[in-house]
Amino acid sequence: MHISNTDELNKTFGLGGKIRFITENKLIKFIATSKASVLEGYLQGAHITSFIPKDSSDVLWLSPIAKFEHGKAIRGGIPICWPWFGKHPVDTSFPQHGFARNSLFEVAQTAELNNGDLQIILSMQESEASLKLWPYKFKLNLIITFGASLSIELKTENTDSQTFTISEAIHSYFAIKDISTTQLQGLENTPYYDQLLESDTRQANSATKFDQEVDRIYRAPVNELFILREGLAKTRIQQVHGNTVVVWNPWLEKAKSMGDFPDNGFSQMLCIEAANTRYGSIILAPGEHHSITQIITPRRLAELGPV
Ligand code: TA6
Repeated sequence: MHISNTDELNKTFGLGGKIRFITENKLIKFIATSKASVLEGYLQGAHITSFIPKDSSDVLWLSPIAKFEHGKAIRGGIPICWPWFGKHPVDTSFPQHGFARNSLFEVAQTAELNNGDLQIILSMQESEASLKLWPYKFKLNLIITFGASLSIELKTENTDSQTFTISEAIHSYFAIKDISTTQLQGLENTPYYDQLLESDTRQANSATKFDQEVDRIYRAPVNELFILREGLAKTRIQQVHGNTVVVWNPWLEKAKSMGDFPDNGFSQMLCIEAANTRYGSIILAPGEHHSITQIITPRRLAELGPV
């Protein structure tokens, strides 16, 4: 059911005001208030832009000069990379990271769960525009479940008569205080492809530290990551059915080259992405489906003490 009128959306999916749909920056935005947090996002790209636990600060980083335009990915928050991650495998003139983050999703369902968490399911399927880029029929659902933590499930269904292959990422931008005192724990000794050096290497037996541009595809099918600030575990990040973790910080020169990214913004953000990249793309036969999920648990409720 494609409703683009915010009054209709509020009547049909507003859960008695717990979720409000408004028009902001000429896009349809949702503001959802659970007992433990507030989540914001846009139907454009099914793009979550803010997740603020009660009495805390935003877990996600959103560029203060992000552009909000139909058909253009918003810089920051949680862009969805699908049905390919990175450059198109054949035609590099196609949009980087696929077309889902540039596409309009519709609200399929909203619900308040027994534990007080809220759930929003946003959905898209093939269109004339998508078929020009990727000749398959599909259904793509983003299942957002949040309260004290935030779970983002990206579910692909093959509704075509042909088998297709996807790569994908839940491309989360995390807000941090200072990249120079931030560490990422959980990828020790893990092999990774360095996108900058275009070579395979391996993480040392220590937490990942940041003092320059980083763009790495870690082969880490099972992991539990912690963002550490001055040794204190701040946020736990888990993933399900993602065989790689992408870690990216553009640093200063790359930040300067992006018109929607402030030059010094790199010091307050870190991308940690649940992904299935070329190191294990997903093949779906007609009728099959697959989900990749990222679960973000801020410190307060993860009982994460000093590490
Ligand atoms: O996830 C890392 C990455 O692939 C980097 O190479 C960089 O391109 C980043 O994604 C952002 O891509 P975007 O197309 O959003 O500017």
